[in-house]
This record gives sequence, C-alpha cells and structure tokens, in this order.
Amino acid sequence: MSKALNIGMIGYGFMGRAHSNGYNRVPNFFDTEYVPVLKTACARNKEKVQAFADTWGYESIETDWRKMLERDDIDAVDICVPNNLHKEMAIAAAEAGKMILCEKPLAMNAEEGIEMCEAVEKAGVKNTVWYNYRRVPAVTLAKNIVDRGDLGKIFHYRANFLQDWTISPDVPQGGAAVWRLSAEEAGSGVTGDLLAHCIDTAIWINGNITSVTAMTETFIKERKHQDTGEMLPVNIDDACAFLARFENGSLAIFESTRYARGHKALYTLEVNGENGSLSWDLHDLHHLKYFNHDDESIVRGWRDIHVSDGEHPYMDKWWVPGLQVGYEHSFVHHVADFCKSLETGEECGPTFRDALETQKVCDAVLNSAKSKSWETIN
Ligand code: SOE
Repeated sequence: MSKALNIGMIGYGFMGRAHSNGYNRVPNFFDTEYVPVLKTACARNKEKVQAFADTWGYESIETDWRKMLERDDIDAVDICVPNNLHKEMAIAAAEAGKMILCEKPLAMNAEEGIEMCEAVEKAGVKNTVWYNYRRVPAVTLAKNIVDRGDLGKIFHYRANFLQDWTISPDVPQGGAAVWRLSAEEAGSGVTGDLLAHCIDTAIWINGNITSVTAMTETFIKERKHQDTGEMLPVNIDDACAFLARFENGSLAIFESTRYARGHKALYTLEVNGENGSLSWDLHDLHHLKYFNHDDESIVRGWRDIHVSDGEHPYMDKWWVPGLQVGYEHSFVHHVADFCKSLETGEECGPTFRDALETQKVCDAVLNSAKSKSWETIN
C-alpha cells in the first residue's frame, strides 16, 4: 500500500519546474512506499501560478504561503524562491510541522542557516537541500569509488563552474529570473549560486574544508533594476576563485565566473589520489574519467566510464545498459531518495545541517576576498 507525500510548492520558476518534474517521475521509475502527490502550488501571481499548476498537475493553488502552511493536507513544503525568502519560510514551515525541501543555497549566510537548522531540529521535521549534482549517477559513482578507498590518500581536489550569461551590461539585476544578480535577493553572486554546488560535492566526496583564501571581482559595477529601471550598484561577485585546505590534508582550487565566454554551465571536478584520479564534466555528465595506477603498465591510461550500466548508481531504474540519463534525473533521484528516507528513517542528505557547512565555506570565501587573508572554517 503506497502512502501519499503531499507536496506544497512555493515558487514556479526554473527550479519549481525541475522539482515538479522530479516528483512526477518518481512513481513511474522508483518503487517507493511514499509517493509524491502535487497538492498545491503557491505564488503571489494567481494567473501564473494557476498556469504552472495546470502544466505540472498540481491539484490546487494558493497565493499566500502562510495560508498554505495552515493546511493539514500538506506534508512537505518545497521552497523554490529567491534566497532572501528561504529563512522566513523554512522556519515557519518547521514550526507548522512540515517537512522541508529547500532550494540551494540554504540561506543568505551561515547566520541565517544556523537559525534554520535549529528550527528544523527543534521541530524534528525531515529536511533536505537541493544540491542536485550529487545525484548525477557519474558523480555518485565518483563518491563511491573514493569511499571504497580506491584512490588512496587524496592530495588534490579542483572544481570549476563557468557560465557566460551576464557579460552584457544590458542584463538587468533584481526581480523575476535575474534576482540572482541582486545581492539583496541572492546574498552573493557566483559564490552562493555556483561555487556552492562545487563546495557541496567537494565536502561530500572529500570531507570538510578547514580554511580558504579567495579573490572575487565584480566586472560590471552598475546595472538597471529590472522592475524600476533605476541604475543601481552591483553588489554581487561576478567571479570568484579560491584555494582551500581540507581536513584530510588535501589541497583544493575552485573557480567560478559568469564571464567565461562560450561556457554555459561547465561544472568540472577532479580528484587526485595516491593510486588514481577521477574527473567529471557536467557537459558530458554520464561519463566518469578514471585513472587507476594499479592497472598493468602497458594498458594503463584514463578510462572513460559510460555511467549507464545497471550496476551504476540509480541506473537500474532507467533504461537498458548503454542508454543514458541527464540533468533532470538528478532531481528525480533526489525525490526518490527523500521518499526512501521516509521509509527507512534515515536522513536524506544534504540536510540543512550539511548545507550549513557549505554556507560556512561560502561566507569564509567572501570574507577572505574582503580581508585578503586566509579564513578558517569552524
Ligand atoms: C544559474 O544560472 C543556475 O541556474 C544555478 O542557479 C543553478 O543552481 C545551476 O545548477 C545552474 O545555473
């Protein structure tokens, strides 16, 4: 007998679509006791939220998220709104006893993140943050290979997340779709939006980061506000690069920018260990490159693993070996794992507490760029 997991979605943008697709696909492909039901979609604009609800199959709409939290037929709240609204909604949802699936980054900063962790832990409600790249099968496989100890001692971790969509000074800041360019709404620029993904994966694969030294730059100093037309200073980081040390003694280098002409969403990561190396690239997401020094020397070289076999993470649920999955499946996998965690009583990582660790690194990176010195993470 399946049990309903009634979802209340707040927001209807890019992530609202990605998550809704995840909820809808899970029952088709995953055998979970809890089955997501799209109960209600909530946003201020009635026409737009109705159109969103019709497209994705939500049973009803709300225009006031607080009213939605009062409803007994909502089990879990999905927060898909700009970052400056996460804290208030998450704390209220926890107080209302709802489970929470919050879009990344957890909060505007670690201070807010701590309050959010305390709220969900006090209320004892299940919580998770949508750092979706962990659940790309090739990335999960990389984590499994490292966890098995196959790479031996890890020396280096490096990650990039490169885009090019803000090079024109005509791109506005603030409001629908471009809130990511407004510090008031996003908290930071590429650090919270893109490097946060890289940091989450890095911590998951290689353990905690203990110190960082960073530089940031804002290439375009003023942009028009999308809604008011007013020319305003740009307060986000357009680009950021930082060095880091991990608790396990390894060193890292991270870089992100929205000014790398030609790169649309190039998230790459590489891990170098004593016995081997791993390398992954979002533009080619179903491949994992693996160098194993234990291979016989005459055939030793970089293997290109096509992560599509039934024995690869999540892949037994999809097609036949050789046929791959894509970006949207990382969200489907997250929903499936969340449903499974309700059955097993285990956490569905990253929890708010896990995501707070990423938030602390982001804060340290931004502080280091200002102080021009190394910052430690407690
Ligand atoms: C920004 O362009 C963005 O959409 C991020 O907000 C997402 O988290 C990232 O996965 C893709 O790029």
